[in-house]
Amino acid sequence: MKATNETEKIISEQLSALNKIGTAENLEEWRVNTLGRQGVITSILKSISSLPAEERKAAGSAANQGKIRLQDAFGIKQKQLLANDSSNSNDSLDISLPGRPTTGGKLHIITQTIREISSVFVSLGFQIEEGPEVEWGKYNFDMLNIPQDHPARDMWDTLWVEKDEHTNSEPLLLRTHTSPMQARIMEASSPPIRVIIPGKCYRYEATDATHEWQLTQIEGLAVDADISFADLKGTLYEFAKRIFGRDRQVRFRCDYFPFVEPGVDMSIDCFKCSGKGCSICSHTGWIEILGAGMVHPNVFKGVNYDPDKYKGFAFGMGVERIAMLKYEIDDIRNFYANDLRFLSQF
Ligand code: FA5
Repeated sequence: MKATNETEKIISEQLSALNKIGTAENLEEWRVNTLGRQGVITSILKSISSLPAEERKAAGSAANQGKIRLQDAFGIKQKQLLANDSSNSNDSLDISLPGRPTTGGKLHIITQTIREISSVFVSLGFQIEEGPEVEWGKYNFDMLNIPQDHPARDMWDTLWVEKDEHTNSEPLLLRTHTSPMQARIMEASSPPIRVIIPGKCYRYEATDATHEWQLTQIEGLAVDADISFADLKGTLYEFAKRIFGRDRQVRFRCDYFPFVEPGVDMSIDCFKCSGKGCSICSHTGWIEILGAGMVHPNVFKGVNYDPDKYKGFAFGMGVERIAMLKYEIDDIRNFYANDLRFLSQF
């Protein structure tokens, strides 16, 4: 019993010494002397083996419980000292120090380009509309003069949405271009129409430097009583000159799209080789940015417009291709690789 009383006396002496401590250095010194490997608790535990057998159990239990009380008290004291320390450091806050710089977010380069192109068309009198990315085959193909089993469907490799067996609905797909919005807009309104439709499109296509499976297009549609091919060319020339500058070369060529007649594509001279031919422009010197043409009479008939009364032009441009040409980016895959070293440049 003598040893147990002695242990309790030592524990309460250590506790009262701990209570008086006011600095982190003194606390560490106390910890080493009390709980450390050479400390008082260790020597009490070591001395138990030399006690008479009948005293050992009680002495061991008193030493272990005392150790736990000292460890708990040490933890509380440590927290108190830390709290005092941080409230003191607030007093010494130096408000004249320069702030830490924060990195602001910014719009993705493709969003910036959509806005830039849109503002050109808005200034030419066009309105902006949006449409669904998951589309019915009816709008993506049929209403655009591309009936079932028409070979022109192969022009756009399509990603189909899995059919819901319960609803037995028409097949859905991820729109391959923004052109379905031509039919949707004409169905819902009457001429005059001047509208652009920016949005994402999807194609089941292998990627390379100028092709992505997810791309952004801006569709354009103008319908009125007296619209001609000259209006189409004038509008697209003006767009190209304002986006790329007056010195860039623009080329129109005949092209086939089932929903326009005649159809054209428009290209800009390659930024990399200035038209001489390189791997980016497939050695042609030109990079195609859009397809366009005069709205086909069959498309007008599908939306109950009289093709003898109304004429119209339409175009669909690739926004990534335009950003590539404008900012001299040599691989389209950079846009969606989420590499901040690339994205933060714009
Ligand atoms: C079309 O998508 C037509 N809907 C365009 C159109 C609209 C023609 C209205 C006539 C009237 P095309 O598949 O050629 O056409 O694509 C149009 C533009 O989208 C291309 O000129 C190109 O700039 C861009 N584009 C096409 N495929 C890709 C792709 N895989 N990756 C990136 N851009 C693409």
